[in-house]
Amino acid sequence: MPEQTPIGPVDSSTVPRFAGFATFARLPRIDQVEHADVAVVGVPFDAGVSYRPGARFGPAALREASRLLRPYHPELDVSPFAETQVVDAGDIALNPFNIGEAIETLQSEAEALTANGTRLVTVGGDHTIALPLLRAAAKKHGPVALLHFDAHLDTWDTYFGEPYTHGTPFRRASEEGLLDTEALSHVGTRGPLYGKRDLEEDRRLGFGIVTSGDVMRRGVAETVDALRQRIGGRPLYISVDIDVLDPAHAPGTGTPEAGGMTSRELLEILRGLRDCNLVGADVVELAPAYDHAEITAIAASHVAYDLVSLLSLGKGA
Ligand SMILES: [Mn+2]
Repeated sequence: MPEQTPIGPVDSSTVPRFAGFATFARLPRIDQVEHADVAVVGVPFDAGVSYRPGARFGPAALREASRLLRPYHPELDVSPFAETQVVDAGDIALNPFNIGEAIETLQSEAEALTANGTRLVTVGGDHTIALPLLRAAAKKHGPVALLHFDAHLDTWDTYFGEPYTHGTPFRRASEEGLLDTEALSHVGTRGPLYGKRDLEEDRRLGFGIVTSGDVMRRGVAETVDALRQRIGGRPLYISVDIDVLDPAHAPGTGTPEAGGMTSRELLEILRGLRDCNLVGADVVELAPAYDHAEITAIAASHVAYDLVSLLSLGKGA
């Protein structure tokens, strides 16, 4: 790939942050560069939700909140937009009335976007979209390690008899052989389940669970150590359902559960994964109609920034 100086965000000393085009972090669009190392892409799709709809407006809300992101990440000591070419790839248009077709379209669009080595941070959209994104990742890298931040397991079998929903993507991914069953973790899980069998079936798929309470009791450092041991050098996909955060930190989401992680805990855990071989990531379930003062959108934009930064650090890995 050609070595060029990356085109960075719009200079906020000449164009104020609240002006100009609302690309992620005010970065260039994908059609303005020759090659992108990392692309942030929106998937405004929420036909797979089981409770509150509205995550189709997540990408626009996250972009709006991302205007305030600055180019240097002090905790990771990286300037992601200077060291790698990061772009906004816009939104992928999916059929809102046909989940099967939407999944097929997203898989082929993700494969096209990543064909030349570009790695994606995908902004949802509901959690249904993780399945086609994992299909695209596994096609490229083989079965991937998965770190799944979520209040919920999302390994249920069906809803109303339907196999493709926002509560089932990781069951399907497991059945399809997209996941490295030695390295699957849910983090931040909590709240009532349908029954004990949910946990037994989840364990049978190979998942380990670090509950929201575990993170609180063990602390970030011990949590990170355990996760890193499980992941090792495997290609890693990180899927962040913003409902992993407590409703105090993320009210703007479709299926909120009390007792969640803080945004500080989530960001600190992500930063602890700096040496991992991250190949792709998503942030899903931001539903801005239930948000207040952009609390959730700001948290989600920072999560996306940290994921972009991790990918930037892993350039050439
Ligand atoms: Mn989820």
